[in-house]
Amino acid sequence: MDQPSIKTKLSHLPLGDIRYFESVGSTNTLAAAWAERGAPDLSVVLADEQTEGRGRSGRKWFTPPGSALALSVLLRPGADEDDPQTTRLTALGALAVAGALGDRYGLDAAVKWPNDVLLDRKKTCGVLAEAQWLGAVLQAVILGIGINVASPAVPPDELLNYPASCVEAALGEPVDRLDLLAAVLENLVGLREKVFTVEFIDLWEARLAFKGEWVRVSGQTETFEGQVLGLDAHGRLRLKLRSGADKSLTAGEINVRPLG
Ligand code: BT5
Repeated sequence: MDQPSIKTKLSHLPLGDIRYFESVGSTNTLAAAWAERGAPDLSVVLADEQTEGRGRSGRKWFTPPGSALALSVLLRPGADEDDPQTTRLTALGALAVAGALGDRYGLDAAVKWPNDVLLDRKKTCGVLAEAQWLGAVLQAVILGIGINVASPAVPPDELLNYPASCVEAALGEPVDRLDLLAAVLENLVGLREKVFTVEFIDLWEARLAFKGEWVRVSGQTETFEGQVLGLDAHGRLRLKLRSGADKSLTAGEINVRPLG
């Protein structure tokens, strides 16, 4: 990958500026600094390797060179796009990846609420949306997307809190990272128009992993089991608890995994 070929490949899309680096700490960190300096909506930071890639709550995200996509898309939310918890924007990233894997490669990707894309029930992509505030005004959301394309991108088991895989393992053939990148950004640009519509929630629910299954939910303060019912109108995960009561989860620091 290099900057000229990336720009050519993405030239049909209404993106802001695009910056490519061979190695960075974290594309989200660079994109956040760039946002503070005024980078326009839909600017993209892309790196071949991350040495300090991060997940939620300070967890690490592994991005070795030559085998993954690590990108951050800078979103300048419009007046009607007030999503302080960035739940829908996290889903935008995950759905853009799931849609690209479906359209371009015919893969059946599922979205593990709130921020992962699964292939064959294994984590193949993680999304980290980070909001930038000035006082009470949301300035930008940095939508970080990490995709395991080839097998070297998949961390060893001892570094994982959930089984992981890569696109090439699911597809059974090599994948051109630039093709995948273009497909993800095409999907993202198209879906972005719908983020705050009912249709978006429907598209998200159609991709939701573990529907009807029992899952264990670990939050910061409690762990419980529930059966996945779907999403509510705000994109919260609806569960039926063992007691028979319904519960809706707001994203934040929550991990969901199937039982058994
Ligand atoms: C995530 O967090 O899954 C969000 C990952 C976001 C990464 C992108 S890459 C571009 C941008 N720049 C950044 O610095 N970050 C974003 P979470 O749900 O908290 O999952 C983190 C956990 O996933 C780790 O604790 C590991 O167990 C596991 N993990 C780390 N690297 C992985 C990989 N390459 N594939 C699958 N699982 C991984």
